[in-house]
Amino acid sequence: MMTKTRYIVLTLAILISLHYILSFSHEGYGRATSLDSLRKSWGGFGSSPGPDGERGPKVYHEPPYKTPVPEKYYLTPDVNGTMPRHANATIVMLARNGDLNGVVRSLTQLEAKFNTRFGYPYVFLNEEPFSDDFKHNVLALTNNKVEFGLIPKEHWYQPAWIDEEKARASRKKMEEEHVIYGGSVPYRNMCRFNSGFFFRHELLDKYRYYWRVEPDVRFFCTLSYDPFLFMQDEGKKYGFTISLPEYDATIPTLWTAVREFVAANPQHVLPLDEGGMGFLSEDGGETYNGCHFWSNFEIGDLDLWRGEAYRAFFEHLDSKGGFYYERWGDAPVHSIGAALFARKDQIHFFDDIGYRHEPFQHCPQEPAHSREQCDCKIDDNFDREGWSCLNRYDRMFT
Ligand SMILES: Nc1nc2c(ncn2[C@@H]2O[C@H](COP(=O)(O)OP(=O)(O)O)[C@@H](O)[C@H]2O)c(=O)[nH]1
Ligand SMILES: [Mg+2]
Repeated sequence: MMTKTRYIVLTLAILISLHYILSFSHEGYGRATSLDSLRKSWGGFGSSPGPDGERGPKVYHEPPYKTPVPEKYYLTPDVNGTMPRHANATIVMLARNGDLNGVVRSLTQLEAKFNTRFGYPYVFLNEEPFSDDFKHNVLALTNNKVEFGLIPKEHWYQPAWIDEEKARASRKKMEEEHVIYGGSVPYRNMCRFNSGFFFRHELLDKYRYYWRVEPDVRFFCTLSYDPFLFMQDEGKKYGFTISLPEYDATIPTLWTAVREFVAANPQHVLPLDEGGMGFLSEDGGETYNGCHFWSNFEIGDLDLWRGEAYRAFFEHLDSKGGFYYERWGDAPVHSIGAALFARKDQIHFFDDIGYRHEPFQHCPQEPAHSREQCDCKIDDNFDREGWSCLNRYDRMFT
């Protein structure tokens, strides 16, 4: 008993010394972990339990994705082609009837590289009914279950309480300034839907995990392990492949709204160094660096979005009207949500999934490149470019 206590005291002493040495020798570390700076900027929270009731900081030596995915997730089907186990998961695609060609391209690859073997069901969503032609062409590509869903009007269209005059003026200004999709209302509907509503669609009610796929994306590599089982068994909540900064012009007041929410709802938010604030901010939450996970690819836990914390967060953001008065994207909104409500080690970088959505791609490096037979040029990889935010993710674990 005595020896055990002595070990604990010794370990604590070493950790505390290490913290102080790092605080003095690494300016960034000191700034990021200074309780004063965290409390000052975020209004006094910092020790509340996380959404899943866990408490206390973990110690990291390297980003979690540096540890290879355990062999137990590399599954082989039995003689009937059935996998020994599945997660409760679905592949989700939001699309218009006119997106059919791109849908076919994405789906053909996903089936060939992953889902013919793994057999996960699909859910397609649209604010208009899918045409027979769309359904026919999709069903021809897979033997897996496919469901086509209609999005309720109140989940999609610009709400009546939005001041249309103000919204129109903002669209005009953004269009003149050549902000991408700056003049588009449908794009704004889409961003708001993905931010706050897709996970409420009745076709998703029965599922826990989802993989978001878009038309016209590419998958370069075989995926021979089950990413859903990995998420489930390893307790991950959000997975990404590419991370980059958002255009400032689309989110002028987003961070102010986020800070308001945090100040008013400290009970919902993880302590900053347990969550992903190190990814989002250079100054302990004072300002937003624009970094976000590129949400055209997501593998996530629907319960992260369904939970009280994220719902309250979305309601707060929505009430500001920024989806229409500005052009808030679902990528920064999801990323900030994940960083506030999931522990940083529950946010996973799928380093071994080769993926392209124009104009960027993630090409896995060795040993994954050979093992998963990736057909991308190994040095054509977004993380080698200055724009990648992966270094902001990595630094949270070192
Ligand atoms: N049903 C529907 N889907 C849309 C609409 N606008 C965009 N999407 C889908 O939303 C996702 C993102 O749209 P996309 O045009 O790819 O935007 P980008 O990736 O930001 O350039 C894709 O899955 C699109 O198919 C729309 O008006 N209706
Ligand atoms: Mg797209």
